[in-house]
Amino acid sequence: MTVPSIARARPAGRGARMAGLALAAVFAFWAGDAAHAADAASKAAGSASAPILILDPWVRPTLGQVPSSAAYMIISNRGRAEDVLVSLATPASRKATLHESLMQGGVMRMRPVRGGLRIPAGKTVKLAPGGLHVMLMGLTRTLRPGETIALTLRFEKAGPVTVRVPVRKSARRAGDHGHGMGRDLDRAMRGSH
Ligand SMILES: [Cu+2]
Repeated sequence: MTVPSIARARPAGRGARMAGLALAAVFAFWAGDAAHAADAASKAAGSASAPILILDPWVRPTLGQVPSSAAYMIISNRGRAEDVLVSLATPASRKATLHESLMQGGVMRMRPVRGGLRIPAGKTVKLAPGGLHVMLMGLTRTLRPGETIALTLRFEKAGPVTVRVPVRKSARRAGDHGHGMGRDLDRAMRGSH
């Protein structure tokens, strides 16, 4: 009577371990510091067949008690059709929205971009300080230089694209900028195979 129950217990135990591993992977991914999960996702996102490519992403470190931050990047559409960035999400903040900064009466203000951000076919759109940026509101953790967060950009056609975004105080200097971009492009062109 006990033998069959032990026999049955084995696969169940294995199944439970597998479920545990799967759960851990999901949790690690949403926790945002799982370099592998985000890395795997960004590799898939940057594969040779993917029309949307995210280059040089970075996010500002938390400033004192300020509960918000901004992220920047270059979005490249190598496809033959226009795509639209419709929404953003990150485990690092409760809200992630697209903003644009503009001068109004000599004062720098920012406002949400409505209706999504169009990325025309074959074009590149730059999110940079003083212009378009991803506004992270309600930070769920402190962002320290050297860390990374996962950011998911959802496109109308390409769907969700998840990238690993390093926390840094400023963009790469113009000198290494082209360099880094070339390296990223190289990697993307080589694809995952
Ligand atoms: Cu903003």
